[in-house]
Amino acid sequence: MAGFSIDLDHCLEKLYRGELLSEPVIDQLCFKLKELLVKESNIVHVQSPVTLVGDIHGQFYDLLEIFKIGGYPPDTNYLFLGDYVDRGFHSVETISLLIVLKLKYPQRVNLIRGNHESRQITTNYGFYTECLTKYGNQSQIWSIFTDIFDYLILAAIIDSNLFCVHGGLSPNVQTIDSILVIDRFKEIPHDGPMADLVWSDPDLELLNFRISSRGAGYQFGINVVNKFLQVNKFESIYRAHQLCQEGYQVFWKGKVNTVWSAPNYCYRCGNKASILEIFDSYREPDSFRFNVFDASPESQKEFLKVVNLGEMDESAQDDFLALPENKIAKKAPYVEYFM
Ligand SMILES: [Mn+2]
Repeated sequence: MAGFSIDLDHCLEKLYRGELLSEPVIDQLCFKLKELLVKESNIVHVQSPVTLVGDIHGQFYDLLEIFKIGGYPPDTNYLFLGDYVDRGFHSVETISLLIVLKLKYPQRVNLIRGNHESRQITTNYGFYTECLTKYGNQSQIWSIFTDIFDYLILAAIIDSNLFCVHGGLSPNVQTIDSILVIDRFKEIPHDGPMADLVWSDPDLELLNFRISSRGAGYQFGINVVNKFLQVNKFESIYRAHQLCQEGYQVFWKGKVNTVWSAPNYCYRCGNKASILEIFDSYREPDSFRFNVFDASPESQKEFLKVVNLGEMDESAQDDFLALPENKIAKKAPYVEYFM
């Protein structure tokens, strides 16, 4: 390839405005990002202060809200915990922005792989269709993006003390070394340590491991957590992957913590979201803060499109959209299953 000729600042301006980049530009950005990520270890070491972001799932306007609340890179260091795409309407904008931010500020932005950063999952949960809708049927853009997913890191360690991963622990991962030896440059396998890291969940009622009802990964209990923390000399585990009504969940007095960053998930769950601001890696009362937030006004509008518009004729849609926000039911009653 000829020399890298992309103006990252110009890309950032466009993306912050919610505009798409052209396919050739995305192609070049991804080529460049591969060169950067292939040099990163499976586990990246990060220093505090750093802000952790959980699942985003294509809720681009809520990602912009995160930067408004938590500060823009590079003024704030970010560690993203995965699940950037699928479900929401703006997976392309979301992953494009994160790619450019990683290229522009490689030391200050880190991207961990989630279970949705996968060819198989994105084929079924929205990202594939969104790529075709936005770039056309002949487009290779989905392949370009999903090739990048194979290069994302699997975990991060903050100040040698906090372990960060998308899903959780694995019976095949007792030490950090067993993560370092994984060949990560591939599609997420159906089982094994790499699958477990992106798929597993903590379970308060368990002591050890149990096969997960998700169909991949494990549920893990307190004994597993204690052993992992002790053997590797960590204080706690931070992960995402599970919807939390309050935006976060603390397990076992903070030994495991979930950060969830998609408010009103799928534009209908009515949940809060959070980012976790870590000022100092030791769990003193004022060394960290779950910064809780609600859906951005733009996301609320998209929610309105989802709830009822499919069933309305056009004039009814106009009337519906004209209603003041406070007159519209904000919560969907029931959501069947979350991946
Ligand atoms: Mn997930």
